[in-house]
Amino acid sequence: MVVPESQEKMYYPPVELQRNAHVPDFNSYLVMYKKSLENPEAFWREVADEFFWKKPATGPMLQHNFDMTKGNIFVNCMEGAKTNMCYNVLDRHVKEGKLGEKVAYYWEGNSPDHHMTITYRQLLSHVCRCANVLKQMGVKRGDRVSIYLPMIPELIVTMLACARIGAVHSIVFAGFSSESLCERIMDAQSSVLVTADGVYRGEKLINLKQISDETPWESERDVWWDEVMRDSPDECEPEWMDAEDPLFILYTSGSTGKPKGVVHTVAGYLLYTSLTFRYVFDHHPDDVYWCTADIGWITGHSYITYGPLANGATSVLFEGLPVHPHVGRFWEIIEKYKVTKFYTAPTAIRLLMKYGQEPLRKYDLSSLRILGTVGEPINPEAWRWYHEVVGQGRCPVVDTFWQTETGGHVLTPLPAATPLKPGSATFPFFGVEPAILNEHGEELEGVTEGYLVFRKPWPGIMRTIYKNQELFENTYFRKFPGFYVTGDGCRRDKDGYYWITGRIDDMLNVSGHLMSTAEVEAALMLHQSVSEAAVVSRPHKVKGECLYCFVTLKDRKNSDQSAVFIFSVREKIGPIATPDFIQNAPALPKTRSGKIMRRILRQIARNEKDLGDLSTLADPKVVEVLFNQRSEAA
Ligand code: 6R9
Repeated sequence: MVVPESQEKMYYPPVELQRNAHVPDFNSYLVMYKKSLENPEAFWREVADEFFWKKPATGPMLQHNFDMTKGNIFVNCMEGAKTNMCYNVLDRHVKEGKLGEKVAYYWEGNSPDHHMTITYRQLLSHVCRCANVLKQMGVKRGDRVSIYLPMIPELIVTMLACARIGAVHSIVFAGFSSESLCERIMDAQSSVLVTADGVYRGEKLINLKQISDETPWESERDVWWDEVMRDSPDECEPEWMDAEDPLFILYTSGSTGKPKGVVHTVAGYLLYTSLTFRYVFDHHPDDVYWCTADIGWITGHSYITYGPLANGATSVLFEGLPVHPHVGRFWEIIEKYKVTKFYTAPTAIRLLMKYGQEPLRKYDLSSLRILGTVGEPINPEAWRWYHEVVGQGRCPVVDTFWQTETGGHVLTPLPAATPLKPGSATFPFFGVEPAILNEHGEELEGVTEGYLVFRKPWPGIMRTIYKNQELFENTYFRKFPGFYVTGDGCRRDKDGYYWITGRIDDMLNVSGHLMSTAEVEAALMLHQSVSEAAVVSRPHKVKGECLYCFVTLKDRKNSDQSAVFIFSVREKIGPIATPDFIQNAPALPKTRSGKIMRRILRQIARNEKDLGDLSTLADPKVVEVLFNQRSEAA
């Protein structure tokens, strides 16, 4: 495997953090974990107790069937209970918790000159007005509302307004094309679209309204936010929802290319995002928390809006980019708001690493206590840089593995409890029971590698695919009856740590050796001149499959170093992992959330020209460039 176990350095939780932590040491984690599995009823009941229930549950905390051979797949949390998400994340704090004047969000615009502060009381008032506007427009409980907004407070106001009146929000990331937006509106059959006229991302103006609607303003149909909000009353009785009513739909890409509408429900999602936020970021009332994700993705839903608000937290809400107007923007914001907990993606870390330590030195990062990552496996190089340079060796890095479908973190360290190994998402969160299976569905014990699955639900797991229960069951439950299948590969080491090896379709078999593209990528990334690497498989007459590597250099002017890279991968992993092709790539094709699209790279490697719809790519032009250069490599 990538790192011989003997060379692994463990990172232990800092004592200062342990003193006051919710889960202060590894033994406490084990005790609580055991309780969560042995007595989920008591465990989740206790979590539910702090929230407001208009009517208590009549059924158990969790019921489920994960076995297709025994009937329909379902998960049910707190049957009979009635509540309201918005009430729990706003009114409860303002009315019961006396947090009205506490800052909910420090909003920081694309330009450093634009910023504002929003308290819990102000947020509640805006949300009620927006809820009344939606009602006025005829939106009723159960109706879908599509939201196509940038990272501005109105986005959070609109999503909570939907939650307040029982409408189901469907947020579409504001970087998606009109075609993608259209597809999602049609699938959800939304009656209202909330958008903005435009937004600056860095220097670039994006005309959201034009994208939403090629025709100009239609006075019969369209209304201005400011006008309708101004005239709207700021009190609105929440709609008391059933525990299992849908809260939102969020589309995630499917393997066939057609997006799937993942459905999350009210009570379970509230319990799970709230608890994971509290424990994984060891939240305390004086924290300033910042998650750099966009609310258009699940990370933003769970860990910018619902999880933090459920805890009465103060968060930074950032509209801009990490490198605008300068490459130290993140560090500047951390200093400005004295951020204590910082959560970002490996792709952002790798981007910022390229600029070295200089941009960080200008800012005071001493407020930081805990760092987090999400979205992809993080290569140990990037992990160490994050830990040493950003966190100054003082802050645990919580590498949180989860999915749109899981609703919240499922494999993750707890910062004061878990000894860390760079690149490992470590252990399961409370209530989560992972297993590793082989191709035949047999459970593998001890040190092993295979398919990552979960045996039981936790409250925040998805309930269905919108209007497509059959696709839901086939995608996640058909392959291994009795388990939720993540689609990710996973390794368990001698200490029981879980290591995500990437999507199963990113596994490859070279001369009978199963390996993950992620481990070859990590080996390439070790080379100091490499800024990013993506590895895919290509059919090979002798080996079955072989490795085709796309490498982006830190300095593009550097000469061809293919031989050096091949040598370093051989050295790091072994001769079985010798790459057959290295292509110098000026950039890699990525989704708008920053995930490398390996499907497309695979097609480039195989010279398959028919790539289908590229509209989910952040920059589709990259693909053409890679095809044109290809002949040099292959
Ligand atoms: C939250 C989110 C889910 C897929 C998931 C996996 C990858 C996410 C990861 C990770 C390794 C981590 N992934 N976190 N891989 N380590 N810490 O990203 O949701 O957009 O649905 O993506 O992302 O492959 O299956 P989503």
